[in-house]
Amino acid sequence: MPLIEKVSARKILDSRGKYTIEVTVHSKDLKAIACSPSGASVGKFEAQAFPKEGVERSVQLLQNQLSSKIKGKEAKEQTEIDRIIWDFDGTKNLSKLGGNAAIATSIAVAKVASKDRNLMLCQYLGSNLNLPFPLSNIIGGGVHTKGDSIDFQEFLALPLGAKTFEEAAQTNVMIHSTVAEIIMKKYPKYVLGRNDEGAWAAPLTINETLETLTKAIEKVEKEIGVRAKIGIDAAASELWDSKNEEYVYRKENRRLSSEQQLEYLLELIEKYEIAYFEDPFQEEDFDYFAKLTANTKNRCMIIGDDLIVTNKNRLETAVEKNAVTGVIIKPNQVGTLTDTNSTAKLCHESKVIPAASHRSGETTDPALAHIAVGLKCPIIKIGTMGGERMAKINELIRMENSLKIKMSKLPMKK
Ligand code: 2PG
Ligand code: MG
Repeated sequence: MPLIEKVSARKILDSRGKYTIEVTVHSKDLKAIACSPSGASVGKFEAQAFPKEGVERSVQLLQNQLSSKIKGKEAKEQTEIDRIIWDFDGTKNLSKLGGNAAIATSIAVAKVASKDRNLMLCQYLGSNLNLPFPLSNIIGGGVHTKGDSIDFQEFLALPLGAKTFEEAAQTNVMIHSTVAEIIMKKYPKYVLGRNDEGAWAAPLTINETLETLTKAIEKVEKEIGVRAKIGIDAAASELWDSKNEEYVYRKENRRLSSEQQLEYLLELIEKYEIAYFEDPFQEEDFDYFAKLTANTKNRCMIIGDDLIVTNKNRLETAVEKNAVTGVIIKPNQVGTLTDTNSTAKLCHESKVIPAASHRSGETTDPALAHIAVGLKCPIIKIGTMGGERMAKINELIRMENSLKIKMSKLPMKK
């Protein structure tokens, strides 16, 4: 196994045009690069993406200080290297080094180790592999969309009837383009735009959005015979007014108490047969998550993103309280591959669904596709449009072709 000789880094641009970090881990004969994405709706309990001085500080710390501590380690010593990263940082949320620098280093180390063994990263990370279902953002609002955007952040499609990954990806692309046709037919004067994740940005209400998506899903099912269901990411922490303890629907001019929010979401889930609901309540409200989970058993997955932030301790609390049926796995929320892995492991032990996820500001690094497969996530949340999203989708198509692996099983009715 190769010994690491140095770690270098530079600042690069993400898909939103914001600076992020690219890290290269060098051994004698090999090197590997990893890049970190960045979020816009960032959870309060996530690792801090960059030190307060900015991305340049991460680059300096990595090259001038952390590199020499990792030098001489074998690339397969992932747990030890990740421990060194945490010890070097010394804070609880990686605010000294920056969570983005930490995760990019951690992933680049794993890439070197997998290259040395001539394995794809997914094969290095796990065995008995399956492919995840792509859950794709079709119509978007919230902080990912400029202007008078829809109050919920994401309206997604989950093609759970697809037999192959390629068919699933094709279904999502068709739903995306069918949505545009439906909107343009109904409102010929609109100019449609795409938001940070390539989802359509349109001046619709929540109900209009859900009607449009339902129609598109039905039309595509008629055309190619693949069943898809609707998912929503409310990103409810962005709606939460903590002073008045209400969810504020700015566009729709409504304010809901937590109890009213629960009733409203149950109505939506029923009416539109929603199969996946992420962050329905604000990031500290395990109890209301649990109420929704208890009321939607087997009908709709209730998923924690900002609630859990890929953090094992927060997942333990969620499991104790039966707060969720699934959890978002975003490696840069938690800072290292070892941490990401142990959260995914706890998901499997607790029968909680791990859903690997992109960030709204992405790079063309395909590593997330490998992490989703290697860590056995039956879902990958990834947009349908834009090179930074296609980098992951096409990598999964390559894995399907070259490794001849099958789709995961989803614990849901089709
Ligand atoms: C989310 C993500 C990705 P962001 O809330 O799930 O869609 O958004 O990366 O902005 O946190
Ligand atoms: Mg989310």
